Amino acid sequence: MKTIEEIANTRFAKDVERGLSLNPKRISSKYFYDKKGDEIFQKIMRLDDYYLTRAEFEIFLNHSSAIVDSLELKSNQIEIIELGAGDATKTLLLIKELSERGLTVIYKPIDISASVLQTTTSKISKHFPEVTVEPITASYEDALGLLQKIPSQSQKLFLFLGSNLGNLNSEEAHEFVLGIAQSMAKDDCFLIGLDKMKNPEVILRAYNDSEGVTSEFNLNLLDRMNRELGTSFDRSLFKHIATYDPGTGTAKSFLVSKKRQSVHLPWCGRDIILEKFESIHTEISQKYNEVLVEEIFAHTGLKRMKYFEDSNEYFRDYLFVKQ
Ligand code: AVJ
Repeated sequence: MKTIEEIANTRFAKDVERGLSLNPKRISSKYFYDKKGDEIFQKIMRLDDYYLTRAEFEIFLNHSSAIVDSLELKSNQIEIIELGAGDATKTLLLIKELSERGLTVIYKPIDISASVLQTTTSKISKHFPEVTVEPITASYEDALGLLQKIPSQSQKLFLFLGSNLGNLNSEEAHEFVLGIAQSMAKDDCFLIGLDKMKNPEVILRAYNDSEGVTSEFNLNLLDRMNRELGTSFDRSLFKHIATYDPGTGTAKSFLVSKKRQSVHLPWCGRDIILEKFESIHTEISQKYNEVLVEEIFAHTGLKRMKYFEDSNEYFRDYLFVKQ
């Protein structure tokens, strides 16, 4: 356990204090992913209601060969850099295709979780001993800085799957894509998985599943603050609420206070009041259409080549090439 001074100096404590002082209140979804949060997210990915992971897996299962063809590889060597690699289940299908074609593959998975990376690295090495795996433990933000420093002669494929971009608003998303584009050399490729706008009921079910796992995921943020910051949030006094605006394509998650309550933040000595039905905004999960994709990738120097879609037409992986 950290001392109160150590807690006060963490990014987490500073972000929580600031976020709970705003109106409306908010805390970044990046704080969902502690050990418990990682476990709950693994469960989410297997839910019937959470279609995203299955849809993108189907794309890789059916179109890995077409994806590799579209890369228009200039040599027999390729370097894959994956942001937020996680368990790399989908990437494994792509690596299989590349490897079967006799190409030399260097795989650099980047993830915030060292333990997840360890598992992923052993899994790849076991299935494909011929592939060089160089894991990098870092957050997305730090990863972008690191990417500039990775020297390489071979053509690169950047991967950002799972509609992870959706956690950023469109301005942040544009900045993020710009950062990736700046780390790319001419002919390098970028494959990005984006969830589509679709029947709002399908989307709402994905973020408010019938088994209550997404609610657990959201409420774990309160437990995490209690564990790491010494707060005493009572999770039974909050309700998980998911919304979707079919006009903008923005899904949002909130923790709504069931009654007027006060929460003490020990590291700064402040008491935060939550009125009855006041919310803490915890996540955005943006859904995309062509117009939005064009907007985000405009003026990045990336040229859109192709997209690959699942049979339900729920999800797309877009391929871009640096010019
Ligand atoms: C990992 C950001 C893609 O927004 O769909 C799943 C996280 N949140 N259920 C998403 C999440 C609630 C997920 N991403």
